Amino acid sequence: MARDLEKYLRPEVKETPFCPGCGHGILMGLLLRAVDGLGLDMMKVLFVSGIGCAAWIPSPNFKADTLHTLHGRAIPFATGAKAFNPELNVIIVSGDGDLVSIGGNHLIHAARRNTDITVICANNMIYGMTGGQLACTTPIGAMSSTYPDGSPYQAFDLVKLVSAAGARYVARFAVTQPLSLIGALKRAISLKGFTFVEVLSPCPTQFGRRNRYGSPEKMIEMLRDQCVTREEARGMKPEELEGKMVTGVFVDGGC
Ligand SMILES: Cc1ncc(C[n+]2csc(CCOP(=O)(O)OP(=O)(O)O)c2C)c(N)n1
Ligand code: SF4
Repeated sequence: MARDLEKYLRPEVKETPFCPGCGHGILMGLLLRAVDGLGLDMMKVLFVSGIGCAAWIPSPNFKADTLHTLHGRAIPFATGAKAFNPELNVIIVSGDGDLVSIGGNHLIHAARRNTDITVICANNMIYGMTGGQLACTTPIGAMSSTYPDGSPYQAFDLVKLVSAAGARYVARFAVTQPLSLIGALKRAISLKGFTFVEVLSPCPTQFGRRNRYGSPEKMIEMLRDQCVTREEARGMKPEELEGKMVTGVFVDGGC
């Protein structure tokens, strides 16, 4: 972690909980960079997470109030905290398995109600913490411990799901797009209403190894090649877009 961001970390935290090459550690640094850029008063910020590797991003690392809640239930806890103290800036950081597989119902209803919270979903397309089981975000054909021959199911497109549910702000960037990602995080945190940022975050241990991505570095390179911006995607044919991840800001309702 960059020295100037250390002030946002609890002093008792000495080491990263993440495997080498995990995107969650990169996201952790970029989120703090966004917090720093906004000049947020950490005494007025509450970070909420569920269960999973991604849930360790804010807790116990961040020197702010952090709520580490039940699996899939970060959004209801956050909603309750915001209702109790509307002055709080409530930011949820958790995994795709946590927020969308088990907690998907809360996600769509919070977006529908325009609850004034920011949800940051670290999407590594697998259940990392528990051994690489299939998630609702695992791409068709990708291998997991529960579907070793490849997923037969269509994956959720999170930005479409949350946009359709009525979110005020929706963006998707990869950890390989640090400047755009920091910009999206800053915008999402500063807007009122339900804001959502999907972050493509590689899991070399459970997804990468199983799907023969080679080294963590190779996985980062592949992620970089896979991402195309919305502007680039507009000029591409459907067959050229196959296997690509379209990134950008999808909804910006302003306010
Ligand atoms: C009610 C309940 N069901 C299942 C689990 C086991 N469990 C813990 S973390 C996890 C998956 C987390 O995946 P994700 O949110 O994608 O985070 P990642 O570890 O990939 O970052 C599961 C199934 C649990 N803790 N509680
Ligand atoms: S298992 Fe995957 S998601 Fe969890 S820390 Fe390791 S690389 Fe990251």
